[in-house]
Amino acid sequence: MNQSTFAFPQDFLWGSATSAHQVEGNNVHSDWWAWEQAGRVKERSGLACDHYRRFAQDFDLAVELGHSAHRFSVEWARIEPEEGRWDDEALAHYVDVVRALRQRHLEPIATLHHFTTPQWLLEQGGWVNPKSVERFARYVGKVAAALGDSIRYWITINEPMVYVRMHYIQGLGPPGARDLTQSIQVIEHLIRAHAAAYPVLHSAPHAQVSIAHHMPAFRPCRRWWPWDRWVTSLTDQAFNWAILEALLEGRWSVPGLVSRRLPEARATLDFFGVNFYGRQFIRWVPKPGPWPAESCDLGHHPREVTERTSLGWDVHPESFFHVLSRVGRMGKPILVTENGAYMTDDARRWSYLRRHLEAMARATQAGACVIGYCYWSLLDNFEWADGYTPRFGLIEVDYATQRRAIRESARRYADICRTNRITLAA
Ligand code: IFM
Repeated sequence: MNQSTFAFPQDFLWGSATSAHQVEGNNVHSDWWAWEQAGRVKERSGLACDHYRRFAQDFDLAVELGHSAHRFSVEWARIEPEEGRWDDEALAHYVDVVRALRQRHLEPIATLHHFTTPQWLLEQGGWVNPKSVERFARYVGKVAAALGDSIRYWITINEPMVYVRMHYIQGLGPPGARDLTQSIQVIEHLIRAHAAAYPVLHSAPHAQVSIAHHMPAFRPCRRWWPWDRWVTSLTDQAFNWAILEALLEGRWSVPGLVSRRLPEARATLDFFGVNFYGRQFIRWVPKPGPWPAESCDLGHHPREVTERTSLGWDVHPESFFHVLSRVGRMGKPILVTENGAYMTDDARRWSYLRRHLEAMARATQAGACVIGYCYWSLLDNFEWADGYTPRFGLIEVDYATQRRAIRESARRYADICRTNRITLAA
């Protein structure tokens, strides 16, 4: 087979991602903690990976693996455990985290909201409450004052559309709602919160700001069924594109559902943070519910799904190429803020990772300006409603002893990080 070597651009950022609640442990003032204590999930996060205390050793491992960047999240519920009470020690902790990254030449990529919200805000209605916008901006101001000089890449909100789907449509996270009206309010407030944070973060001249946008390739379960095709294109617009249009053009629109001018959100993306996992197959459901579509369950996966992760998710690197190419045509740099898989067999994890890196290389060859890649995740971690069963980590964590073990896939990924090159089949 003919092969060629593709060299990624100089200064390409290679690394991995984590989020506070999933790795730090004891995030006691967050809504997710309260949700877990109330028995709403099968497993509680507890000490997680104890990363709050072990971050320096974990960053040493990232260096050993050839990384040059690390995406992490700052936990709002730690910084502001009660409304208006700011915890200086928690802020100082994140100053230490960023210093530890810089000392190791790991470019910090900081996320400000990754699925968890302070419990006090949830008690005030959470993101349904319009005051959430100003509360978020105030928190961002505190973080920017402490960290702004040392952070270039900011992610305001992680996966806003997944957040809304999981917490306000499917009821799988706090507040456990299943309500389309609330979902629309929450999306608007997340857009406004991002817009309010944008100038605050830009008080540091070098700041580059985005969201981490989960962009599945949506496909109809039954291609021959017009209602499935219709609901797929509606979901694609609502989930993937409407929010990007709002943050680029200041107009948020989903046909038949919402059309709103949000001028303050115009031109508030400096780059695109893209999270990609695979295709999602959906079908129209006639029963009343918050959204007229649902995922096909495993029994209904169409024939074109030939490969799945150990969570049953579709594996389709070609769709990663298409998503990157399409976003690339929108004219801004792309930072891949997440991509990864839970595979019980680590060789399959490496196969997934290698083929997605190849797809990214091809998208770059075809003109997309991709500036970095963060594998999800550095460590095995707490996977929300799925608890500790799924293991996405480059590094295996023994939760009983907190022992870390580097997986073979991580070593292979390290070769690509170090050489900045990948071999492509012609
Ligand atoms: O673990 C999550 C993360 O919190 C957000 N993006 C997807 C990951 C895997 O499900």
